Amino acid sequence: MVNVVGIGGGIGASRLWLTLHDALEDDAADGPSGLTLVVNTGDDLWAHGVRVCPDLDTTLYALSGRQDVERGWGTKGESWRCMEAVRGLGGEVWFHLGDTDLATHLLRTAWLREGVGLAEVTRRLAEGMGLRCRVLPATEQPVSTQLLCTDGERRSYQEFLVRDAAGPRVHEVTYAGIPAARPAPGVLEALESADLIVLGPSNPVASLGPVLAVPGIREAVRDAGCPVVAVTPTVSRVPFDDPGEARRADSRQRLMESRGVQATATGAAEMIRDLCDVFVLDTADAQEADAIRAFGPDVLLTPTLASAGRAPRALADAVLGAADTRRPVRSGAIGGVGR
Ligand code: FO1
Repeated sequence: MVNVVGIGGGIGASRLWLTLHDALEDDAADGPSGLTLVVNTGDDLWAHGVRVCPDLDTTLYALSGRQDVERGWGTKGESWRCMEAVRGLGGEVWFHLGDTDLATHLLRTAWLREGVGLAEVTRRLAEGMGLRCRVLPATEQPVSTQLLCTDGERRSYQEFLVRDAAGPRVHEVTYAGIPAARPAPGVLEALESADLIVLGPSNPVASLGPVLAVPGIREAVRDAGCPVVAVTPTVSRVPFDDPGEARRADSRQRLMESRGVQATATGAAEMIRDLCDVFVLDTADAQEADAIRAFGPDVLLTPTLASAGRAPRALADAVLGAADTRRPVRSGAIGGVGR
């Protein structure tokens, strides 16, 4: 069994995890797949009285076949009667919890209130959904991505992305709670015993950033004895006909620019230059390959765009093929993601 650890956020990463999971299952017969996912918690929030962990939810739903693949978040065939009722009672509804999705948040909230840690809560949810891989929160302590916008307002990530449609320009991004955060149980052990670490196609600031900022995680990835492969979070010149995708692209652009980095594959590679041995670049962005190689990693070119909620199989094969890359001694240089 090959131990693969994936690090990432929600929608974009989940599409790769699904295809990687299939590829690993093909080799794993009836046993566990060998895939462990370390998931961003910086987007987590209290909404309508319950604790919501959007990237954990998206990961669990994708890998259990429950995900609404068009929308990317929430469950398929969802109904919204509870939110309609909340609105009818005068409640403010800009963050929508579907009727089925609510079950996840109700259970999570109840277990957390009983004192169960988020890693165990997530394990129980994964077991209830029949998952055959491990899903770990990056940390059990609350971490919250906070944006100071150029209009002077502070916004949480969901307020920025969902309520304000990624419109405001962003001056600074911080991760509240990071000093007290510790890697969740199982995270460091998974990184230490990994044969391959994959940095998923996720927003480098909003999704990879809060994971790598948890004290000890960036160092564990940098010092891992196995190759680290990153998949580009962006493909240039893709027209977005889906408003959700367009909003996530706007968010990526605003957040990367707030770090003084271009919102391109090259910018994303720059932010993880201290970690990455192989960077998987979309064939449409081949002209960026030399600039990325200049940061140190080998560059692999392959189509990366998902369809019907799944990354192409050729991408999973390219990522798994990178397990054979020889890892150079790390320089210890600090990239921009973990600030
Ligand atoms: N995204 C939206 O655009 N609108 C919503 O109302 C919304 C609700 C929501 C509820 C649960 C959940 O797990 C995710 C939800 N998302 C919603 C998606 C979420 O904002 C993003 O997927 C991530 O936070 C970005 O990684």
